[in-house]
Amino acid sequence: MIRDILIAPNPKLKTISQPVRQVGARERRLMDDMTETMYAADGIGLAAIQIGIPERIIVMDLREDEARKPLYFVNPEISGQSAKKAIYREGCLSVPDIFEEVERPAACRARFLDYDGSPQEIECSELLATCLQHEMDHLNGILFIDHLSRLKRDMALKKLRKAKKREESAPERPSLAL
Ligand code: GNR
Ligand code: NI
Repeated sequence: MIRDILIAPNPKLKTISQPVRQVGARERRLMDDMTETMYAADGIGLAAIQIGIPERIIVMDLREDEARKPLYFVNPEISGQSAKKAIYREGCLSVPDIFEEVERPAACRARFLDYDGSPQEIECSELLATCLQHEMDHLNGILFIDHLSRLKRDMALKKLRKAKKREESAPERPSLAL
């Protein structure tokens, strides 16, 4: 099921998500909804809090080819980060139409549980490292705009509030198919 994605400055996005106690049928259903929502929104990653569920679950698919290869991360923990940094122009499904450069460790290692609840470890670099760190920030209530200078963040928030106002005064209505 495709779920609605929360848009900043929705205060729920600041929630610190809770660890998952066990990976069962309910959690797998949630992960399925998350991948469906991510693909429908054309994103490369999604954290559960972005659909309003404060649990430490992430799905990702960098979409390097046609075939869908979703990655699932439950209770991820960073177990190592490179001193070397990398800069990527980031976007976020919860921060629509805003793209800014963010500096993060260029590579990282993480431990997590997979779709079956089995413990795994992954070493990431490049876009995978950036995306995983962006998603793990969501689990701690942090958005990529929180990494920007105060000026750039305020400009982004102003743009978001403006877009919300525009939406409220002229809401999109489903057109009648006659
Ligand atoms: O779809 C997404 N693209 C993206 C591009 C650069 C850095 C991070 C991302 S993640 C984002 C999807 C999203 O908002 N995940 O939380
Ligand atoms: Ni995001």
